Amino acid sequence: MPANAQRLHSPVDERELFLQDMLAALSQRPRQTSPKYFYDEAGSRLFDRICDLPEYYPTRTERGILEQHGADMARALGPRVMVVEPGSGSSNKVPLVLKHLREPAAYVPMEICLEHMVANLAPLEAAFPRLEILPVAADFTRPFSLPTPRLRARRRVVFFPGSTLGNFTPKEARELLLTLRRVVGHGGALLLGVDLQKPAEVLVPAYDDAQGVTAAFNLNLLERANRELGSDFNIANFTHRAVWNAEAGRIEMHLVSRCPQAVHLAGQTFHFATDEPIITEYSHKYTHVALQSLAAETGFDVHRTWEDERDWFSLQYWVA
Ligand code: AVI
Repeated sequence: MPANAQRLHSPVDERELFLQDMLAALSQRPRQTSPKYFYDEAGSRLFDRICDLPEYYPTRTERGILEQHGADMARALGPRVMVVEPGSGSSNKVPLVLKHLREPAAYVPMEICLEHMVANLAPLEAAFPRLEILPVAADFTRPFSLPTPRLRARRRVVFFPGSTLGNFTPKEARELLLTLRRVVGHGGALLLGVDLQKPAEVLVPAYDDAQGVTAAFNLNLLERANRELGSDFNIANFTHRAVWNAEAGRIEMHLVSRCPQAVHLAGQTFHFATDEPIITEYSHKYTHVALQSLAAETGFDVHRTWEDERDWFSLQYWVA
């Protein structure tokens, strides 16, 4: 672990939490797991492959907006900002803004998987040799504190691209935004990337691609549970499904039991009927109106937004 990296939660905690969350998830109806458990090393690699799939438009579309308007966004953020990126993954979007920022004070990537995060920081360090990078290994949905940069920051900015916000329930999204509002403080800001509503014919294939990468990503959750928790999910007995829930405005990913079966975890037995799902992810798609209200409810003002020409994805600049 690099000298300037901080690990806020110990790996032992993480395993215990995963176990407790899985037991709770399998005990409720409908069964529902948290999407944060997708991202072990194998899951993070599969997610990187999803981002390059022809059907998965969000990454490409957001990148296009950042490439086209990154300079404009950096002007809005101003000089000497400390940029915090929760769920930074491969940190491959932030350079599109960083390269236009005047004297950025520091970049703070945050990820649960320290190894994946640190392994991906080399290109950023090479591209921005004078930038202080302060990695934090933490689950940003739990309380966290930020490191102090060498340069005094004028303002804290949370960069939260990729429509990760969409993976939270509306209540969780509000709670997270309230936390981020506290983290940036008065006058701080949020640069948020969100996926917008569009026809189901575009949405469903984005979550059920022809090559089966998203299916592998979804099923990896069960493989991970077998590897780390000693459960005995028979992967071949579950199938990936993506559904558009129009009423709730979200894609749902499910793992559906192909047959009647029993699964064992930590001495407990869980019975599945044929077609019974485990809901593994929500991916909410927003409207401009819903985003305005969400900002107002969580203490932010929407100052600017940038979209692609199809209005499929939006970068939102919210000021606290
Ligand atoms: C990380 N998150 C925004 C992705 C999404 O689109 O909801 C996760 C994902 N799940 C399936 N494909 C991608």
